[in-house]
Amino acid sequence: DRPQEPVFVPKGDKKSVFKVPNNYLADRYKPLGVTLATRFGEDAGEQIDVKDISLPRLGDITSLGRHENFSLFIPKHRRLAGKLINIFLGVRNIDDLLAVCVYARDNVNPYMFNYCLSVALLHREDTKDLDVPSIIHSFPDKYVDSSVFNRAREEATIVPDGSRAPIEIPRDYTASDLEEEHRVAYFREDLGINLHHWHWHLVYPFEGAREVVAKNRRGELFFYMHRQIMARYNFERLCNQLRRVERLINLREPIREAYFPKLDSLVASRSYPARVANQTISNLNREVDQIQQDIDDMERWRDRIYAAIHQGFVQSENGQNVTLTENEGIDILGNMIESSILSPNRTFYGDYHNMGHIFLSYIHDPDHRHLESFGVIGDSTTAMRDPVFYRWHAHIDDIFQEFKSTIPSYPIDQLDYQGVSVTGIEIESQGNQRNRLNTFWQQSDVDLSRGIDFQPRGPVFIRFTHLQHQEFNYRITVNNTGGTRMGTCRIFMAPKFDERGNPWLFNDQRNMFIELDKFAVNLRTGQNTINRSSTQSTVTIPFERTFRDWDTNRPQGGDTLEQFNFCGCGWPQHMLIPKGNAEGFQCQLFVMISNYANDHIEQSTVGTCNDAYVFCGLKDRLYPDRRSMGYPFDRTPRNGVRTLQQFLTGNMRVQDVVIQFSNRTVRPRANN
Ligand code: CUO
Repeated sequence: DRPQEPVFVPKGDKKSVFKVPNNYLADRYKPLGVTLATRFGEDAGEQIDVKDISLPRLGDITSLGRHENFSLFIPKHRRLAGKLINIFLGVRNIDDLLAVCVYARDNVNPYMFNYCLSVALLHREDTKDLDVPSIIHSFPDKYVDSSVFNRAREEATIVPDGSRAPIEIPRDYTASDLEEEHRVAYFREDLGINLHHWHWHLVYPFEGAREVVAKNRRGELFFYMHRQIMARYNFERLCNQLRRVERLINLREPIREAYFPKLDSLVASRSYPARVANQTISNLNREVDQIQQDIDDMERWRDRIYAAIHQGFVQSENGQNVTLTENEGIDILGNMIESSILSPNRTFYGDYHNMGHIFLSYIHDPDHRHLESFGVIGDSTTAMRDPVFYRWHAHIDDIFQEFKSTIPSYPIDQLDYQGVSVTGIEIESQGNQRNRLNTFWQQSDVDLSRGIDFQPRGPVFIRFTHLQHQEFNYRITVNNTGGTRMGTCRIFMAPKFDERGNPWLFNDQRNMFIELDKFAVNLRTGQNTINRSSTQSTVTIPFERTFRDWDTNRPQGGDTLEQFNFCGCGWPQHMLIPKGNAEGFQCQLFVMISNYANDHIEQSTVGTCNDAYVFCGLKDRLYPDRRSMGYPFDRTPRNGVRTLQQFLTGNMRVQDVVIQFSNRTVRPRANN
């Protein structure tokens, strides 16, 4: 077993150890109790007594081995995780929780433990002051090239703390340029993007106690967050002269895209399986995971989902018809297609999206004859690395689009804000032409020492290279002929031309718009100027939050510990702007000021993490924008609208902008 750090580390330089009642130890450690305490306790600053409680029965939770991989998509794993979460949520107080955690940590699968504890800390009233390490620090093996770990150990063993050099991960390590799809690997394999996706699914689990799952508009947010991932990926593809992603609609067709992840699970001591080109999924029969599922089942679920969309209602478990209304229909469908326990009828509509992940992740070993585990797409921690993730989600998104095309278009009065007109938009950044965004490569360092075991301890950094853009400001001028009032400023951007260089039909372009920011504005009578920095975006979280080290870089200022997990959710700031290209990629920036009175939700947002609510919502609050997510681009346009220009009402405006990529690499910033 790799001895990890204790679960909670109090402030201060010195680490703490737990003094654990002997009966907590796994059988083979019991005779070693005292010795273990000395071994790990030598340089401890503090000993924490763990209360001797009557231990919960873990039952079949331990049937998932300590050295197996764990994925929420696998029904058996989520069932076990649900049980463990309930144990963590059910204990009466912090002391008991700590005791149960210490006991469970040594007995259950480490990935499952980390996940369940994170969910419990997020949802228990009395754990608001506790903090869990970001998953990149506990399980770096899920995020970085496996070859790093031996090099890190070597560095750590030979070089003393203080003079260790960061270990560089090359930008191109999973494939070469012979593989076209590799052009967008910088997006798929981005640490921040993958961490965001993991955090999102942590905050919005699809199974578990009802009070944990039933968050406001979670089904709709599942749709919208993934919809935006698709829009962003397609945007990057166009920047790199690739076509938009092709939907995976025929499940029986060979899958062209190959993927070799080059990740090793340190816990499972196994490499993540790869997929060669042109593999085809098969019926699944894996006793070990308690999965027996046919492609036929998937096809039946899919047909029933489409039928429900076209009928305009779904059939609930007790045989009632539930109408898919204009505004709430999408939320029901989100839960039904994903699916979550909020699905109106899991027996009939199945578990379509989740099961798709599973079929794809077992393409190499559908009946477990080779004793292989799932591929990267089988776990939300790693899924976004694989090109097939986007093919699957393009299909899932298309089902949602099918629904959106059945509901009425927005009439002009649901778009316009009488008397408010956007008169100008400008993008400004230091030393640059107006309306020009600059992108480049940036290197950053992350400490891995939490997640790997070596002596002597101390930080070991990896240095990775990611996309970055120069900070910029929006300067938006708005004319208001009415009295003082408020508006919601909505900023989106899309490529100006399609992959053949032709202007878009609006109905296609609207799906390419990526959301950049959304915020409330006060409007005086007459001319108003709105100045807004790119770093204020409510889509993103700052770099430091994405990669924050757990105890060397504790949250500061208004950012309290309780919000760590929730606040870890958010698109990474460094990926706000797509790469563009060296020639200058032409885009259209769209700004709309909608009527705040129709958008706004009356609620207090004090004390919540509200800087990335667009994809992640607000903790314990309603989603703060009353409009359908994706508004005003979520519905097909009204009759006669064929171009973006024709779609615009007075409160909207479009500005041409260019994204200029320069192929230079900026060294790590000082705070690392
Ligand atoms: Cu996020 Cu398919 O839902 O990965």
